[in-house]
Amino acid sequence: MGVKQKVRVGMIGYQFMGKAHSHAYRDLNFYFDNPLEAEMVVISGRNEEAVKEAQETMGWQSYETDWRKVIERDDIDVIDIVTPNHTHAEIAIAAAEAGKHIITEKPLALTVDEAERMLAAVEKNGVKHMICHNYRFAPAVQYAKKLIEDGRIGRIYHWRANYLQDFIMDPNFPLVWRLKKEVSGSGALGDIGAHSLDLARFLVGEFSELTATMETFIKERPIGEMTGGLSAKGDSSNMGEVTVDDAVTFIARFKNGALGTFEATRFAGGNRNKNKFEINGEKGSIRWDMENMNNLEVYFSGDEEGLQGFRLINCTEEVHPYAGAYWPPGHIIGYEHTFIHLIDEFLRGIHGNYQPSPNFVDGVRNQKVLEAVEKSAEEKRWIELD
Ligand code: SOE
Repeated sequence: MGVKQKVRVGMIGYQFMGKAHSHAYRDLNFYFDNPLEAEMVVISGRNEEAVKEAQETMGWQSYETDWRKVIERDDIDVIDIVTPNHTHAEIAIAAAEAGKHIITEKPLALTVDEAERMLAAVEKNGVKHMICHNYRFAPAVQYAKKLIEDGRIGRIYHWRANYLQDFIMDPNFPLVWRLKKEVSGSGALGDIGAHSLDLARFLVGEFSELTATMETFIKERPIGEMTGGLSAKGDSSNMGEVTVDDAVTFIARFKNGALGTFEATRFAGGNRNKNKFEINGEKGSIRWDMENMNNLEVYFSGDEEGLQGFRLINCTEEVHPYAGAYWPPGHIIGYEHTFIHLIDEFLRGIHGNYQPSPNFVDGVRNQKVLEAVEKSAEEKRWIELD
């Protein structure tokens, strides 16, 4: 592999997604022959004790407590944004103006207006940009894309997605940033529904119109904060109002004539991270479920009579995107690897001077769908997408 050219990364934020991205930078060149190697130069967070601990455990060279200082540094090429959603726009626009390439967590922003300003900033400054819809990068999802592009499923009739979680079902789960509209933009919709609609755009195509309904089952919770992963602590003597949705369902039409149904909820008891979809086309069907992420279920209507049915493909072979870089067939990979694949694509884009995807263009389109869902639920009517 030889000595690689370095790309110097500054990460803003350090919690759950900070860990996922840090791991990806560390492991990328162990598995993939990417022309670039990430140098983990600086990580930033406001809580000095916590960011120092993150710096040491995740392997960053230094830390800062003010993100602006990271952006001002000349020895940084990439800004990686893993902070709560309300900060994405300000950080990304400042980073673009400083000429840094940018990778940011989803959803891109709080509003379409913010998202469009972010896109304008990266385009004006000619930097590469990416949004972390990591599920696109599961080998089975990439293989589903290939089957669709090869025409194996034919015309798509149906997209059916559920993204089900249950981590906030306890009414005493605290009122953390993920449950405050001014910080997160929306609840289950933007946090997990955003992944489903991004997968739908990736695999089926663009939306044409939709109609939605949303609900907040628990309206007040103890004020609190995240403590890492999806854990939190709160103060039950101090209650505050939940200002985002706990659950959303919507139906949609795509521009190519397919119909879509979507459900995103954090109140589906027993479902920890069940991100799944099914596609039905004229020649076959495809099913995927993140909790068994290496598997793809595929049905071809052209199969011999008597042998028809869903076949279970373990997407761990050389022919399956990304899988060949790891282990022999059947030796599975996990959630963290989807981030490695995404970062692999990001660094290849920087090195090869092409725009990787999904990027801020996808971020803006996704944001328009998120906004349309909220508008439809509020106004109780169908909303057209441009
Ligand atoms: C919490 O719902 C969460 O961590 C999301 O924020 C991620 O985007 C999703 O991939 C897993 O669940």
